[in-house]
Amino acid sequence: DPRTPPSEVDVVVVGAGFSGMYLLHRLRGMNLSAIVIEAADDVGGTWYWNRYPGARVDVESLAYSYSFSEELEQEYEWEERYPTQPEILRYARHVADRFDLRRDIYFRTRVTAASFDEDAATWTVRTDHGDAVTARFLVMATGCLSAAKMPEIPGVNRFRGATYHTAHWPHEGVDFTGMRVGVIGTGSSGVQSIPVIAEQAAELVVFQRTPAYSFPARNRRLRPDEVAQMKANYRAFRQAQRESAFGLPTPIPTKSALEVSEEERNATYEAAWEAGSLVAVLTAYNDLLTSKEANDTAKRFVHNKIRQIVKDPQTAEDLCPDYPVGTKRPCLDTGYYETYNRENVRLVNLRRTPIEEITERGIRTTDREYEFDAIVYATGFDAMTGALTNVDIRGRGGLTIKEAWYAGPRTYLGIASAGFPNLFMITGPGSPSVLSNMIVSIEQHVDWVIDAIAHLDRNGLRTMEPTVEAQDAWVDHVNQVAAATLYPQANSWYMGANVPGKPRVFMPYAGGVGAYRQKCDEVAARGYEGFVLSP
Ligand code: NA7
Repeated sequence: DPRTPPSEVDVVVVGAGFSGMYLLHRLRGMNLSAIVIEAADDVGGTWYWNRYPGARVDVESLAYSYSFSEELEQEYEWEERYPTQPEILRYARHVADRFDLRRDIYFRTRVTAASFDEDAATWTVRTDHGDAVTARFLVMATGCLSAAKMPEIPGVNRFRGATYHTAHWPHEGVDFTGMRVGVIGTGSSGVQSIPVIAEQAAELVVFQRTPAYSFPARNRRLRPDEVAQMKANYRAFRQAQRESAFGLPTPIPTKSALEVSEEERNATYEAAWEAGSLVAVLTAYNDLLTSKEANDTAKRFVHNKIRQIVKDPQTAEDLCPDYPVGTKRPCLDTGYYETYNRENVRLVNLRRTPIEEITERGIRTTDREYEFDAIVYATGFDAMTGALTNVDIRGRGGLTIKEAWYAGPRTYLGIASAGFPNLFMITGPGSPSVLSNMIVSIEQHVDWVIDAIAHLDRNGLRTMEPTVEAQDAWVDHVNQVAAATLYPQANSWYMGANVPGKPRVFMPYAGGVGAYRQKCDEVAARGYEGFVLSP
């Protein structure tokens, strides 16, 4: 049975993923009483839940790892360049053990509500076991891609075969051998799982609404020499990560894609394609995310790659995205496009033949019914806001966060929201978050929040919350930065476009990790400019 949390602590953290674990570690260092409440039965967050076949991180392990402990950094041994979900979960568990985190984590407990008591200046956090915990601070470390989404397709519950969502995969795994399988969705989860499922299944039909841009991962085992070199230079590398655009130290492009010859450009893109990286193509030139004409050159390059790999011409055309490269989250794959050359795999383009309903036997599109033994929903998440609005969070005057954000999320720096004192979000909407190496962004947010709490305590202050003016200005700035890019041109989950009825607002901050960090540091250095601090 889940343990009962204490009724009063200084800080409640929600979520025991990479954010919550690091928060707990830092809070202990401050001598504050802190607990973490976690719905799962173990640490890991994203890497606890997303156990679908082929699940991997698409940032390199040596970069997608904590930097706060040099011992951890030096002693931990990663096996692969792009580790599998089990390898990352192993790392999370290792961190939990090494820093003895589990004793303050309340597993198998879901936070359902949190309300701010204006007189006492405390949060009361309620759980699905009926417990209530009062705390001075509430930190939502609930992740950006954690509220899994089933599609609004009629009949989803009618199917008699097995139904899976990639983000709620059975721990014992699934053996698709001999089965007829349908996969809906071609984001990262689809792109990673489809090649693996195709190897097992008798027959696989992929239902694609929007094609992804996917680059080959070129995954491999890490070589001892490259690991040793990284470990010898880790401090400089970490510093470069923090100052970079995406939390990944990449060379800063100085040229426009339009100022070089087609020959030179294609050679550059070819090298980027070979590099096996999420950002290599996008950072080949300095205007790929701002100029449609420049982006078209990269788009043509990837389309040609797809046409070269995929033998059936119609399938190849269906796999070619029409939106600018990088404006939806690109994918890294191992044999994705090649999978469509298999005899047992076919692609259904839902732009031509949309799904009408799920039936007892399978999936019915406008032109026919497909029969399956299993349907896999790789349909993604209510991204960035879902995990926050799913909790009944009530700030001043009982206003819920859902109400406050009815026209789209409103935050200051993606860390806090007006009307919700002493509530912090880790990698919230309005911060670089999903446009970055998450671990770099997580550490930056946690460090900032820890400093803010320490500042309050040092100065005998009880609460902090952003002013509406500072928040409005930040939301405007986030929008302006996005408007100067091509990002809003795609119907992406960055825009809330995958959730019917969700306001179309570009949610992450596109100004880059380095510039954003500088802004956050300035705010702190100016005595938390834009926040009201009250005794
Ligand atoms: P994503 O990237 O949101 O992908 C979800 C996919 O499911 C995407 O192709 C969607 O098409 C498709 N989808 C969603 N709803 C439907 C319906 N109703 N009908 C047909 N197709 C649908 O989620 P992932 O889990 O793959 O990846 C999430 C992130 O994890 C990823 O970006 C990385 O950051 C790691 P759409 O594009 O909405 O047309």
